[in-house]
Amino acid sequence: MMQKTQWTKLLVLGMCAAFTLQAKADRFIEREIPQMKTAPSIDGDLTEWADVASFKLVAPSWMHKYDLSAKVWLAWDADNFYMAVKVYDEKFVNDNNPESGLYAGDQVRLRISAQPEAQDVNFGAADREVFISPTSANGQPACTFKVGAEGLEVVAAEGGAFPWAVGTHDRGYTVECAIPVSLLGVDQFAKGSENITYSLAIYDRDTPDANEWKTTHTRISSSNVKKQPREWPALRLSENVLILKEDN
Ligand SMILES: [Ca+2]
Ligand SMILES: [Ca+2]
Repeated sequence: MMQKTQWTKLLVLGMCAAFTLQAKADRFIEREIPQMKTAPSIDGDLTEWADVASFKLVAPSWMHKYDLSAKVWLAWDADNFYMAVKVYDEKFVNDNNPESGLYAGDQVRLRISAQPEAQDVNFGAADREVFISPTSANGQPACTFKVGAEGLEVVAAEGGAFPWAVGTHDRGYTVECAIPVSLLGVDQFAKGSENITYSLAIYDRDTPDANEWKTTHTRISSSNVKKQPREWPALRLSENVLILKEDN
């Protein structure tokens, strides 16, 4: 007859298995993103995104439509994950030297994983982080990239680890980037509905006062930025190829 401790062990194992299944099943699939037939030009001009599905990010109390809000496009193909963002921000402030990180200033921050099953409580080897800011210490746009717990890498505007660009429009700036599959740590995007998880946040500050950040900065995000990597929402990669209409 099985001893009581063995039954307890079995019960605990069973509960762990159930919890694992539960955790996997609970991954929220936030949206489906299109597969691009033609790769976008990474130049900060978002014209080619006009017919692609987008979504908006706004502050919980939308008192400042033009300071801060954003329109976002996400897409993929066999080679890259693509992101384009039109940010409404009245004043660009980010005095950071990119080598020290672009934190606490105007920025678009994308956290992404192509290895959801390996994600953990803390940001780790399965996760990537991209910061793109419209300005930095030398007045130029800047981009940094982080792989898991490794150090920050400054991505050069031309010839860097991946292409990125910042442009401007009447009421703010644009961001465009293409992140190669290989930089996400996989050979190819896995099929299925939970192959990419992400968290996108856009931060706004409008004065360079060092004491201003904590009390007055504004943030908009695709999901709760405090969620653990293993809780980030998933993107379903549509297998349909998006063919945009030719201009007549
Ligand atoms: Ca473009
Ligand atoms: Ca700003």
